[in-house]
Amino acid sequence: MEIKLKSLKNRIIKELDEVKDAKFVADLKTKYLGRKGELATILKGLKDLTIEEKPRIGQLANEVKKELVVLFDRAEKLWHGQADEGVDFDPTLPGNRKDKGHLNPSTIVQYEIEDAFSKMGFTVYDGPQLESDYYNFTALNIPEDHPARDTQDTFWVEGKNLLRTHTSNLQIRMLEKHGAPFRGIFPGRVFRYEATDASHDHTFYQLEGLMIDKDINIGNLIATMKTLLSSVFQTDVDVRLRPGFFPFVEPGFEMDIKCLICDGDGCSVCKQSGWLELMPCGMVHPKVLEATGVDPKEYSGFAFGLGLTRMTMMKYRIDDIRLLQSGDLRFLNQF
Ligand code: FA5
Repeated sequence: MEIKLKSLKNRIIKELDEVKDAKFVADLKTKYLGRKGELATILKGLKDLTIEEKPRIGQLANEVKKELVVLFDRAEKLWHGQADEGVDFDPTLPGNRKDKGHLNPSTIVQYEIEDAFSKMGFTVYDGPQLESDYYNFTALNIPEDHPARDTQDTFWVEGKNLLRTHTSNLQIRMLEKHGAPFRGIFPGRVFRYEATDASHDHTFYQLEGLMIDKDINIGNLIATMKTLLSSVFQTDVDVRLRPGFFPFVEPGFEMDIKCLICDGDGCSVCKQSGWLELMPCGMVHPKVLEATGVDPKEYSGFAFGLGLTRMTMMKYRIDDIRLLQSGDLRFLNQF
């Protein structure tokens, strides 16, 4: 009897392993644990045991029964949900997309720009947001104590590291890694330790562009920026180019966009000026090329640092930058 009980248990374990649906489990349960099942038949033999055997085999029979009940419970739970799904799921019903969410408007604009630049042979790269002083400043021709550091209020962390203040850190990393010629864009999150207002956030997105090759000039830079603007706005927008200072470009420019929130009349976003700083740019400084091992006599190139979050504000006429990262569904569901 002892052998019969143990072999029954092993057989059931093996068969439960091969189960494919809830019905299979139910059939097995009836076959083995049912009133007229195999276990009941074996247990009927208890009465024929000797007085000495009865307590030991009786205890074993109880234990085996308990174990089998647990095994079947587990199998029933496992297969129950799947059987239900099979019954409830109707593949002919239309999908319910309501709760699936969607891209943040900044991401939509980012993807549009990525598409436009991919067509021009640019590759999209990502890079670290926790950065060293070297890549964020020093290699970009902004040594320690240079006043240009003060224009980018910085979140410092331990060991001369920082949360990158701009995506220009990747100019250095990419040229170090890939050398020249090079065409790439680097969208990503950047951080500034500054008070927020309608057009400034402490955490926002930039999209950097870098092109290095032989005989690249300002004409190439302007043509590329025009492509960028038309890919996002699909229509003419007023921009102005003026001199701008960034130690890692020479000459450097500021590209401003006429504020689309107030149509240039003046509002809190453009600080009543009618214009918004959008996309600084310039020809890459020879010192940056040298720092990355690229020969400035052979190669030249341009770089730009688009304020991606501000571009998104302009495209969708959003009058407060802080809404974009607020997580407020009343705002986000409009896109
Ligand atoms: C830079 O960050 C330079 N790295 C850009 C650059 C790249 C220049 C390559 C030359 C060549 P700036 O600090 O101005 O520059 O920031 C670039 C853009 O980011 C601004 O024009 C603006 O559109 C956006 N920006 C800057 N600060 C904020 C902020 N606090 N919140 C939202 N957008 C901001």
